[in-house]
Amino acid sequence: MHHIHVEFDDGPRIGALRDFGFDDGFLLGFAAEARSGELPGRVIGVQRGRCTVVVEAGGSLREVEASSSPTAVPEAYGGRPAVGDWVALRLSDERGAPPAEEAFSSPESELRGSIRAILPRRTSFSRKGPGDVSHDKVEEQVIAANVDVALIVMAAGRDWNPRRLERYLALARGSGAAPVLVITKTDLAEDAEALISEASRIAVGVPCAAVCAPEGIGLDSLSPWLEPGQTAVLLGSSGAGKSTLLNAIAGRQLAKTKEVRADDERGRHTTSHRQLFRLDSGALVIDTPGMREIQLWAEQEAVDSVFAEIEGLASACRFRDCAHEGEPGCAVLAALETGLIDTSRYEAWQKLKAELRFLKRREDPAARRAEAEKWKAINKSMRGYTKERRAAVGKSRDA
Ligand SMILES: Nc1nc2c(ncn2[C@@H]2O[C@H](COP(=O)(O)OP(=O)(O)OP(=O)(O)O)[C@@H](O)[C@H]2O)c(=O)[nH]1
Ligand SMILES: [Mg+2]
Ligand SMILES: [Zn+2]
Repeated sequence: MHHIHVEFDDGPRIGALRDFGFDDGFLLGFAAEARSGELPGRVIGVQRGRCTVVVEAGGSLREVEASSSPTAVPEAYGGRPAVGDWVALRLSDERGAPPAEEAFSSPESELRGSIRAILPRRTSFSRKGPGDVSHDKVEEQVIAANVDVALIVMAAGRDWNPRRLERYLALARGSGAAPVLVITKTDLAEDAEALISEASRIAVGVPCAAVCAPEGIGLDSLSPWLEPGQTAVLLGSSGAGKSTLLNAIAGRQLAKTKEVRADDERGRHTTSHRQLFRLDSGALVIDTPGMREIQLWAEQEAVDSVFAEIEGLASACRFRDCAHEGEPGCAVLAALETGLIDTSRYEAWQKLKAELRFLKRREDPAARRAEAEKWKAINKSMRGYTKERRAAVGKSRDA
């Protein structure tokens, strides 16, 4: 009996995984993290600590229920696998033994898995975990990993909240994913145009789509961010219409949605866990349960970038370390007085920065640095890898 293992000489068995977004960068991450006998796979669901992982086995894609060994996830990764993670997986049969080769090709055979390593994350969308504030250490909670696009979903009507939008934008900016604002339920807006222009003042430079998903209105405007192999995550409060949007884009009922607009059912989530769906178009979309509180987990630059019009003025302040709270020669306060910048924006900026300072005092900087180093190394070897491959292609062409 021989076990399956990835052979880089003959080309690894990952062809079909490309449908889930696997690429050369993750392949290198896999080569660095995995041991013999392990397979690459993507976490498509997380529920109560159990993961559903999609792997290529026997030439086709299989979904495997997997547990995660405690040593597999470094603390810098939030302690547990997240939806969207690429992992190194060890498969076993019902008895916990390594499966025979036949088991891979038989769709009936029950395969289980154990996650042995998380591959370096290209992006990760995180918030501060809902831990106790009195605790010394704050915790990162990773909502989704390896996402290309963060679809920030906010409904017209009661859900509309510029301050919450700024918060989401700061998180998105820190994640590495490109933010896109999706205004849903445009049928509830008294003046949809006014909402869009308000959004454009808050989310400067961020693409904005306005949709009424049940009517199929505006869905086409999202297609640039739903290319095959791209991963998008739906973020927003409960009831904002994320799952409704997902179903509308998919053209079929993939996710459960709230049956009626039940305003008296506040706080009840319809979507119960995070899940990655592959649409027929080839796009990958992660649906998440609405978040009641979304606490910051970001760098100073991420927050500043959301308030670019204020941050731009700050360089004109007399003191380089101006806190913009009453110092002489403060360009920000001067602009506030003349009405050049918005008071509510200024206050939101100060508030988020204060929140960030609180966070930074408790965060473990070493963990963050270690994560950044990993990708630096991958990008470096990527350059070599691509060069080598180009050379190889060139050679075979010459021959
Ligand atoms: N009027 C109107 N209602 C909508 C629209 N889109 C969604 N809804 C309704 O809004 C309610 C909530 O929609 P969901 O898609 O379940 O919301 P969600 O964001 O997935 O909520 P959670 O899963 O709890 O996070 C449902 O009753 C939908 O029918 C819309 O464009 N207009
Ligand atoms: Mg939902
Ligand atoms: Zn100032």
